[in-house]
Amino acid sequence: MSEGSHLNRRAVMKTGIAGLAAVSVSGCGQSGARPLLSSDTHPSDYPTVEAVRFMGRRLSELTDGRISIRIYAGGQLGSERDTLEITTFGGLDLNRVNLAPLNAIEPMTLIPSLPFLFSSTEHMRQSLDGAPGDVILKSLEPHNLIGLCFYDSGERSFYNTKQPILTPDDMQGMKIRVQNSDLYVAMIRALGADATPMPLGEVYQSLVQGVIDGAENNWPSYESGRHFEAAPYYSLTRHVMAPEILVMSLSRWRKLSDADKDLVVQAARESVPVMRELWDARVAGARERLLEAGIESNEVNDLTEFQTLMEPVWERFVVTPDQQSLVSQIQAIGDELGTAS
Ligand code: GTR
Repeated sequence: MSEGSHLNRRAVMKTGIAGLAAVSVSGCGQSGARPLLSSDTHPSDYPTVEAVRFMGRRLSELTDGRISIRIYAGGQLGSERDTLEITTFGGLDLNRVNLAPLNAIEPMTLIPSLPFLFSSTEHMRQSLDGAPGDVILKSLEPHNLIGLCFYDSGERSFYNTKQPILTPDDMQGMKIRVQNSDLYVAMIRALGADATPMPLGEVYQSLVQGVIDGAENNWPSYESGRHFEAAPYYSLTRHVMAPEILVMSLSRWRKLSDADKDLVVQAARESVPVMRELWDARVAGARERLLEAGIESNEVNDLTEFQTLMEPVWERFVVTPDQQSLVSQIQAIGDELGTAS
């Protein structure tokens, strides 16, 4: 397995990265088949990239080198929305994205993105490891994607250039960057702020230039994008715990034998606990480094007002019986965990 070098983005949009790779890739697997090409918006040392790297190693082992993975990290192939589009038409084999850019493609992916749905990391993990997770992974096939596994993305909280946020009042009129998802736009508007959708790669510059006042993300992304340098107020609203997802293009999937499909799924599943361990360490490390660097983090002791304002957002986005059933299943898992503890 090898890392991808820099590629011309326009060329990628035109032919698909698989098309480019077919002519340019050297160092193929033993059989001469080209590696699976995978995209990630995060830098090479981020836990999502490390997890797919682990998966690639495992897959090579399991297939005696016939199938490997080549990763293009650091958003070099474009935004999550653009690379997802390329993946759906088969121009890219694998893509590790957040659920947000899938919200517009498949309504079931909205559910784990709902604000304040999960009450703990354990609740989120059990839901995604169980039946609700399977339903979401399977819901992608009609959109030419195979959902392979979920990775953790922790808790998203707000950060901004101006002041600590303790109540929604503190956010009135602030320009907050969101991912490309109507759910996130609605969430910000319901809180009284202004939503500005933009790709992750543009956030740092926009904060520095004052195009936006803030954004929302987990500790590791707040650190790795250097957003903290411009926006030092990190307020722990923990409003969303939407996971990351690894998807494969349906067209590439269909070219695999049944036995190889099983091995791809096996390697993906095996990468989940590896990712979780790396993730937990990364969250703790990022938090410590950021506090040392002098950012100002504050707890939000009373989230009731934030939660009340999210009720119409839930009503707007949870509409079909299938979505409602998924919400109930996830809530039941939370109730069970609550009674057990
Ligand atoms: C990160 C996530 C990325 C991307 C990013 C963003 O937490 O890992 O996939 O969704 O947030 O805000 O764009």
